[in-house]
Amino acid sequence: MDCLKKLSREIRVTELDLGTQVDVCDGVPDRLSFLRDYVACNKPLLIRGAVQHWPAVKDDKWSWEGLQGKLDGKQVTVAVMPNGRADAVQDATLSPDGDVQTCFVLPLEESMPFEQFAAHLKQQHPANWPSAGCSSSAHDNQTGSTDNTALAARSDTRLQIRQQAQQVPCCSQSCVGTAASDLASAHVSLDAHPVQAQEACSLPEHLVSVATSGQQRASHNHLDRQTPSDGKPPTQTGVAAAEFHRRAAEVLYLQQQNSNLTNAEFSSLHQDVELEIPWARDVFGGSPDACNLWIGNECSTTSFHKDHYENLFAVVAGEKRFVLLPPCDVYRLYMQQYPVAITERSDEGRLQARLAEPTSHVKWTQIDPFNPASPEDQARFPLFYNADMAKPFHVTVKPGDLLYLPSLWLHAVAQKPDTENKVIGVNFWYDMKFDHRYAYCTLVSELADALNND
Ligand SMILES: O=C(O)CCC(=O)C(=O)O
Repeated sequence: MDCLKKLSREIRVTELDLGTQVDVCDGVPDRLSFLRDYVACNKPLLIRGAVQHWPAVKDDKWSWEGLQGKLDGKQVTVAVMPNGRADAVQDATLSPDGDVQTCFVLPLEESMPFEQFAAHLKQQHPANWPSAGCSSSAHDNQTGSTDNTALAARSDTRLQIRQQAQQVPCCSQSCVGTAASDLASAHVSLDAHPVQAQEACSLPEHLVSVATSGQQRASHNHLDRQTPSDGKPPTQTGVAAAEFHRRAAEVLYLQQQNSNLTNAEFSSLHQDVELEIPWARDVFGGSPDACNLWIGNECSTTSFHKDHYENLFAVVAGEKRFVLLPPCDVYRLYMQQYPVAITERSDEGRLQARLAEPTSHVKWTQIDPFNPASPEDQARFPLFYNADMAKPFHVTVKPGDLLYLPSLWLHAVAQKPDTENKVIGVNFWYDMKFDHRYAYCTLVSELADALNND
C-alpha cells in the first residue's frame, strides 16, 4: 500500500504538476499546447467560455420555453430513480423476504413526451420537498419499508452495464425495456422520496394524466381493496393522489450515453450547438465516438466511476460540480464487485429493484463524495477520508465552459440548477489510446484488488 501511496504522490508532483486546483484558462488554448500540456499528460483543464458562442448558451435557446418549442410532442427516453442515484451502489431491501443487499442499481428507462419530462423537472424544486429535499442520501418511504435505496470493448461504461443487465417490461405502456423471463423473482423496494399525501393539492397538468391512469390501474391492481391503517377504505381520489405524490417525487434524468444528441429525436436542437468541437478533431485525431445530452436537476448525482474515453464536457445551463481523482488513486475508492439490480415499475406504479437475470456483477465503489461521511464510513475507507491523504479535485463547470476530463480519471458529478430548475450538459467522448498509461492503471487497480483481498 505504501508503494501505491508513493505512486500517487509522485504522479501529482511529476506529471500532473497540480496544486489543489485543476488548471483553468480563459478561451480555447492553441491545439499544440492543449495536446502537449494536457492531453499528453492526462491532465484536466477547465476552459472558460469555450462554447459561449453556441446559440444554446449565448441566446438562451435552451430555456424551457425554447426547448419545448422544439421538442414538445417528441418522445424522449429518461432515467427514472426514486432517489436520483442511478448507476450507483446502494442498500436495497429485497422483497418479499426483506433481505437487504448492497447492489449496483440501474435506473428504469421510461419513454415519455418531452413536455411531461419538462413539467416534472420544473415542479421538482427543493422548496417543494417536505423533508430532506433532493438529497441523494438514503431515504425512507410512505410504506415504511427500507429504501437506501456505443461502445463495445469498454467493459465498465455505464451504457454497457445497462445493455448487459436484463431489462424487464413494466406496467406502464411507455416503459422501455427488453423482455425478461421472470417477473416473480425477488424485488427490491425502491419507493420515492417521502412526500406527504395532500389530498387538497392541485395536480400539475402533466401529472393529472398520471394520477388518472393510476386510478384506472389501481382498480385493476387491487389497490382499492387494501385497507389502510385507519380502517377506512381508500377513495379513488386518495389512491390517485398517493400515486401522484409518489410519481412527483421520482427523480428524472435525461441521460443515455449512447450519443443521444445526434439521434433524430433531438435534430431540432442541432442548430443551437456543435455536434463536434472543431479544434478537438486535430487533438484527438477524429470525430467524437459519442455526443451526449444530459438534462436534469440537483436531485440527480452521478457516482464515482471512470470512462475509457477522453471527455470534453460542456455546460449549457446550471452548473456541474465534478469531484475528480487521478487514475493512480483508484485504490483509494475500495472498488469491489456488486450484484447488478435493475429498477422496474410494479403494477401499482411503484419503483422497485430486482436482481438482474442472469446474475451479473459490476466493479464499483460505495464512496459517495456528496454525502457527509459517517464515522463508520471514515473508518472503513481511510484511504479516501483520512486527513493525510490528498483531497480530490473539485471543479465547477458553468454555462459556456468546457471541462477536459482525461480518460480513466475517476469522477463523480453533482448539479446546481439555474433559475428554471434545470441543468443541461453536452459532452463529447473521444477514443482513448490504450497505451502504457492504460496498462499502469490496470496494474494499480489489480494491486489494489490483491491488497483488499488479503
Ligand atoms: O453529468 C453527469 O451527471 C455525469 C457526467 C459523466 O459522468 C461523464 O461525462 O462521463
